[in-house]
Amino acid sequence: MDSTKLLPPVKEAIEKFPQYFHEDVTYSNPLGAAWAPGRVNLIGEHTDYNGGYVLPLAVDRVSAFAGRTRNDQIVRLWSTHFNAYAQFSLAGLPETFDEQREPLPGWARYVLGVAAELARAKVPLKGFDAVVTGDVPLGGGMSSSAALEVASAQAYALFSNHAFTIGEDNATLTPLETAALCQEAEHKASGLMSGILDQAASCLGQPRKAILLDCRSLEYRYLPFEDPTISVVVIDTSVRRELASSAYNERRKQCEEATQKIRELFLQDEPDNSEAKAIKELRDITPETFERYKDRLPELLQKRAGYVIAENERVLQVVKLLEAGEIEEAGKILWIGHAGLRDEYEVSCKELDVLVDIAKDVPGVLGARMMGGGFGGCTINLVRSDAVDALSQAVKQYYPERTGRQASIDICRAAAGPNHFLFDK
Ligand code: GAF
Repeated sequence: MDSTKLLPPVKEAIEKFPQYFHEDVTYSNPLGAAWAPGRVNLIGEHTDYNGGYVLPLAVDRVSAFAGRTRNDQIVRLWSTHFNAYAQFSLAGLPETFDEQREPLPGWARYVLGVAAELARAKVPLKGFDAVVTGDVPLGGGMSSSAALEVASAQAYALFSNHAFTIGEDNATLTPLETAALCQEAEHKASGLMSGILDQAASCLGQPRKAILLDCRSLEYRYLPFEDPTISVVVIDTSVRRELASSAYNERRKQCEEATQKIRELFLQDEPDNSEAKAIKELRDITPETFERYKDRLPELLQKRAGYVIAENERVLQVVKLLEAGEIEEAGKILWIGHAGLRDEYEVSCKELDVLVDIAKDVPGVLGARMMGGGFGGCTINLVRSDAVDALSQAVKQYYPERTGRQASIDICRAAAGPNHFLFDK
């Protein structure tokens, strides 16, 4: 790879390294950089931890590290975003992970969490100094934490001088093993009991491709996503909610309760029914079975399960429509998905709803919905490329007057997964 073609956050990290790390350390390799992308999700929200389908694209926004390997077990990091140093030791991991996490800032806990999972997987780790940068909006629903985790895994591989590798062929860890390990790090470092959507999207990204992933079997296939007349527009509400992760974990529990309840009711009716016996997650409940039992569920569980079961079907519908070139019809399904997230799953917020409403009135917007965990963050909009300016104008005009906030608008392209670069000297 040619260093002039590196992405802006990677270049920034490389340029800043000598500024923040001086010659008080003996380094054992030349300067290197490692990075991983954030993602958007076309459809399939809150389906991943229910064993369902998702349809993300990795995007051209990354989390990046640039640094050098040390001769000891210390990791020192400088975050350009937080303007802060953090330091920890790799000695004794994974057992020491819990004790060590407390004094570290949140962003560094993800980096340590990934080291703990790599240590659990018995790969050799080395200390390093690095500058951490990125342009995935933090906490904005585009998986900034997964990008940081996957970039961390990539950085550990690079700074171990490739004592272990990540990749498809003969590598120590496959992309999906890496995703699973990063998901585990997310659970332990942040307490968010996320599914695998974000980490898998980051690990599997390819330019001009969407990824259809079955979150149970972890089988996936790529769909071409390269029509230049269609743009993926991400609009950030600027809302961030601290309590979003407890609400997320609560939704997850409600899904488990609904699954359990439907299974019980089904088995009471038909003790030998193999479909009933096989129910383990909401993914296993067909729309027909749900229709049959939904009225016997408490109202809250009925809404939660109803949303997930329908959303899973929506992913497959969107895939069919995209494959048939029917992008307008696919877009319509995004509006329906948003209504479900707002009214049944109840993870939207006023600002997300306002953005979706504004988009609805702009000709050329084919579909829009909130994206990610919810309670803030951003919307994803499928837009005819010649209508992007009109959408941007409408958001600038109406969003501040209806919410008292400013929104930022970005066009994203499907991009490659994690990668690294090593200077010759
Ligand atoms: C967050 C989680 F991290 C993902 O696993 C997924 O559940 C998503 O919310 C909702 O689809 O990004």
